Amino acid sequence: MIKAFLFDLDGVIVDTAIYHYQAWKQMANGLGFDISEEFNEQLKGVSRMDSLDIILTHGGIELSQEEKLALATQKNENYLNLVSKMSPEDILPGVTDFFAQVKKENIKTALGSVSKNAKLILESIGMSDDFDAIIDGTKIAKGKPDPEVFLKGAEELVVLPEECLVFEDAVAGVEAGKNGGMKVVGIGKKEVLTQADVVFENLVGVDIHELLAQIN
Ligand code: B16
Ligand code: MG
Repeated sequence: MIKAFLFDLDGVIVDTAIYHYQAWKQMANGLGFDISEEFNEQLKGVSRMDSLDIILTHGGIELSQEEKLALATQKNENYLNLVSKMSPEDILPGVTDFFAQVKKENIKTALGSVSKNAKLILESIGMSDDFDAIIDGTKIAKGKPDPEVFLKGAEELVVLPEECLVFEDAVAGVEAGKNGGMKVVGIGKKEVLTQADVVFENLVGVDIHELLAQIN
């Protein structure tokens, strides 16, 4: 029986993926190459330093650890500048209604994001109090598709992995849920999130009772 919902942040609750993309693109352009939106798909749910490695490999650039840290810091500053203007208006469609249902049904909730900026973003959109547990990039050693972020969420909520339903928009994130032995709701395109148990374009009109009947 499903007792808890574990939510990814970027792409499920709020659309910060576009800002990550813009900040990485700016960095790549500064190094003399470009990254496409299609290329950006593989960075979703992947940690900051792992994303940087993927981008540098794509650009055929080798750098020292020190240079990489400087680039990652600069990218994060640009990213924070872009997200600093976020407000509750940036919450993705359907999320607020869905959380009202979650509360009514007494389902436990955790955030499972590899972002080190997750708490700051939750504060900006006024959703810090909507989660019983918050697992973010400061609490984990391995990024998605490793299941660590979701397993820690289950642990903090004192539920078993098989009692959790993960909500994810990234290929790596869907894999992370599956690797943790959990059922996964994909948010996005069916053709992309092929491993998810069920896929919705977004949370608009998603009914918890119907969803749970579909999952079980
Ligand atoms: P930061 P999620 C992930 O968040 C993003 O999808 C990914 O693009 C980003 O690189 C990663 O967080 C790290 O973020 O640089 O803010 O620590 O999808 O797991 O909520
Ligand atoms: Mg995401």
